[in-house]
Amino acid sequence: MSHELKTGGERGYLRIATEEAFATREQIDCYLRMVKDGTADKGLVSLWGFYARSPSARAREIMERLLDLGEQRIRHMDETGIDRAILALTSPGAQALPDVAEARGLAQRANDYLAGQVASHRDRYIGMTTVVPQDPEWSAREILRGARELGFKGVQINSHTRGQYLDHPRCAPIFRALAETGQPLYIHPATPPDSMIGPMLEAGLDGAIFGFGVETGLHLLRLITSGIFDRYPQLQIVVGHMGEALPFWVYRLDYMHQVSVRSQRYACLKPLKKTILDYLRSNVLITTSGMAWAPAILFTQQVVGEDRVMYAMDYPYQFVPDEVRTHDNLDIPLATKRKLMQTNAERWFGL
Ligand code: 1DF
Ligand code: MN
Repeated sequence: MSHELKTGGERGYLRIATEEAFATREQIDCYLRMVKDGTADKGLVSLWGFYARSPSARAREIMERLLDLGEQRIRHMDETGIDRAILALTSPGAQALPDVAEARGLAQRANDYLAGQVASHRDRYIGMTTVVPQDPEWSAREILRGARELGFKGVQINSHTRGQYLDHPRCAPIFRALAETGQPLYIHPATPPDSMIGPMLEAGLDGAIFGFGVETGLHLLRLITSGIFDRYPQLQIVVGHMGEALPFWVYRLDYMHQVSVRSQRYACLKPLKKTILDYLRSNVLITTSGMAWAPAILFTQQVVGEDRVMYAMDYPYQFVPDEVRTHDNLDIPLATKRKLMQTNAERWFGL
């Protein structure tokens, strides 16, 4: 694989990367302080204790790239043929912070900073709002500010918030704000909460290798089985990493969900209006972040439909030029490839 990677659509489509991360210095300093003073959960210690302190080449390179929304990032996009990047504050954003006032300040300043960078790179950057699910009312207002004043096109939440999931009734204001703005919610991975991470951490599998996907797949599944899409039928939830494995599981999920509901095994599992597969095909959008692998991409397009799968690079965590070529070289019609690389993102993020 060696074709040149250029921006500008010479292959018949632009490339829009949909899960691209940045950090603020304030965010990293806050994580370091929490790791030191013992207020960080185990996942934060594992993830940011590594990236923010390790002298390894990977950690240093990633820190430098996360903190840059200027020349280097644009150069890397140019070099790998990425026309536009949909940017979000890296995981876990402000969600790790026990001090809610501090979390609101960190999130608001990150949103303002991102808005400034998007304004100076209008043709290349698209922003997503970061929120503080610890404070759902404030988050709802920030979603409106992001959409109406800052020009952002979606909202990213980094899975659980100190062990709490978005199916909790207190999160309703967040979903009402999403409905009011018509924006998609990207549920991005985080390390699992302390109640889940133990055996993963013990084996070195708590991060992006496996723990992220288990945690985030669970989060989406909880939302589905709690009836979120019956309450908000227009809601679109985006997940990366080829749907965090739910497309592969879905036949079994539906079978076991139906027998559990019918036998009234759990009070919390209630009948839904549709099957889980139907929700994947009407309310879930999937990106290819970290999964530049033809069998998985083709399978997922077959399960959820080619209108619901979108390209993502996951810069800077997985900055591999050959993975762009893998997408370019997929054995699918050009019209389908245009959807994957460009027009699905334009449609669902309202670009
Ligand atoms: C990693 C991967 C870290 C992803 C991320 O955010 C992240 C990693 C802290 O490799 O440690 O977003 N990812 O989405 O695959
Ligand atoms: Mn990511």
